[in-house]
Amino acid sequence: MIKDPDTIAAIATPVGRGGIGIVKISGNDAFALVQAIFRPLKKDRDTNVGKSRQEKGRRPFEFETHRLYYGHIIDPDGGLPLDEVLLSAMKAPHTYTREDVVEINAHGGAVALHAILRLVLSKGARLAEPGEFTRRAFLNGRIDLTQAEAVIDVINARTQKNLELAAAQMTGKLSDHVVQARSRLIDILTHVEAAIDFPEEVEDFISPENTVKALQKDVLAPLNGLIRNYIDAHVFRDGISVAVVGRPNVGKSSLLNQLVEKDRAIVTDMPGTTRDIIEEILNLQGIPVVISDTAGVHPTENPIEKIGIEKTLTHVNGSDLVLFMIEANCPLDPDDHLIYEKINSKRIIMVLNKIDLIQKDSETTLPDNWRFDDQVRISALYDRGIDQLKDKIIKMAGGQDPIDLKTVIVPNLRHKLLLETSLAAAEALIEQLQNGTSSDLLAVHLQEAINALGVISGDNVKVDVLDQIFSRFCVGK
Ligand SMILES: Nc1nc2c(ncn2[C@@H]2O[C@H](COP(=O)(O)OP(=O)(O)OP(=O)(O)O)[C@@H](O)[C@H]2O)c(=O)[nH]1
Ligand SMILES: [Mg+2]
Repeated sequence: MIKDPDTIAAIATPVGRGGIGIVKISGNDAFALVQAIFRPLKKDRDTNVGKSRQEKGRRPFEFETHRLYYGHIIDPDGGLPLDEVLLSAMKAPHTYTREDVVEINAHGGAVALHAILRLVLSKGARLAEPGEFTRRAFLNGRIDLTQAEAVIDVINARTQKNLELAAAQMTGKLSDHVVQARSRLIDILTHVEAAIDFPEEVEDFISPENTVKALQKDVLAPLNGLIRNYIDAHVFRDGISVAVVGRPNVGKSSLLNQLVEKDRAIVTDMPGTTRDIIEEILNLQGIPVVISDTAGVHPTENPIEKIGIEKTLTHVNGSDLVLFMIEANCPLDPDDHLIYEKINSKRIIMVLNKIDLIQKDSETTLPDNWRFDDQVRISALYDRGIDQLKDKIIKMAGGQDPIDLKTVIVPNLRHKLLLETSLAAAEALIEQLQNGTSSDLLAVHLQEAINALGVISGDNVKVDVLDQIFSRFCVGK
């Protein structure tokens, strides 16, 4: 891949007010362009290393690598100090991007940081794309692609378990396993290719039985193990989305508030209170659960409500799990049936709310022909049955078994699909070895298995895949 010659810059800290804000610069011109706008302490100017007194007068201030400098950012036009800063200058290759990097630790106000960034850009840097610093770290070989992906997972971590998974991946453990399996396949390919090129010399190039055994032990077993881990634990990485749906006034917003333990959504006794989708994130035993309260679904001519209901139904379609809420204290309404028809292809937990209002023997019964995955009786108002509901959500998410995420490597979906491609090729190879297929055909499947594993850590990965991965980053990382 061709290296980008541009020097890039961005604000690396969140926009807003903060004690410190950082402008980060990476590339060949990083030092030169900062020299034009930074005035260090006089002491540093005077002791500028290795320069004669006359040279110091003429030449720009030179940074020592991996040192912190105190000074001011000066607007060269007016000569006025813009901010008092601490600046770290780091020479390639011992940097995040393996390029020259300068980080300006300024005060964290949005205006000050933008003024410094504008100055840096005016001196020739280009504004960094989202994730471009990390993309350079990958392209320059400092980290592999799984580690780059782990960086964004660390930044986006929503629960402690989320973070543990990402941190484990950042150390490169996943790649270690993949590289081992891939090296084994390359060994076998070398033998197979020798047998193709020199059939006389390498008659019995490798015993098919031993190759099958090696493949099963060193390739199939570890790849299957990683895929298994994905199935068992990816929910701790990816989380699930849960939508609360039901007709107006059944208590959906009350449930959201109870789950997040605050008055997040407006609750009134007037049907049609919620018009928009309200999302919150819950941490259910380490699983990030995005829960959404929705507009009550019913036939209406009110144009605002109509939009809310359309949004609800589209949103429900994209959710992993639906909490279909009805009132336990009164018979089903035709609108409940209408909603059921619209959502019955989803995974459903039936939530029978308002159990505190049930009169003797008057509890709603659910129709025999309704299909759902589980049910729970609650009172959103009086906090009854909420823990049971949480347990059921965790169970449906597949996260009920305690998994020690510190020791388990959990691939993401991209990795899992590539592991499956490699596994299928390795299995086809075993079948061919057992049927005595010719070496040329064996080589095709071997190459396929090797390539798929390579793409996991970033070998021969296509630009559009990189674009997709790094677009999840924020600017400045
Ligand atoms: N007694 C009792 N009242 C409840 C319960 N849950 C909700 N309510 C009441 O039911 C009314 C409607 O509650 P909401 O949470 O606003 O209902 P909703 O489903 O969000 O309604 P829309 O936003 O209009 O679709 C309010 O007066 C709540 O206090 C419950 O468990 N028991
Ligand atoms: Mg509501």
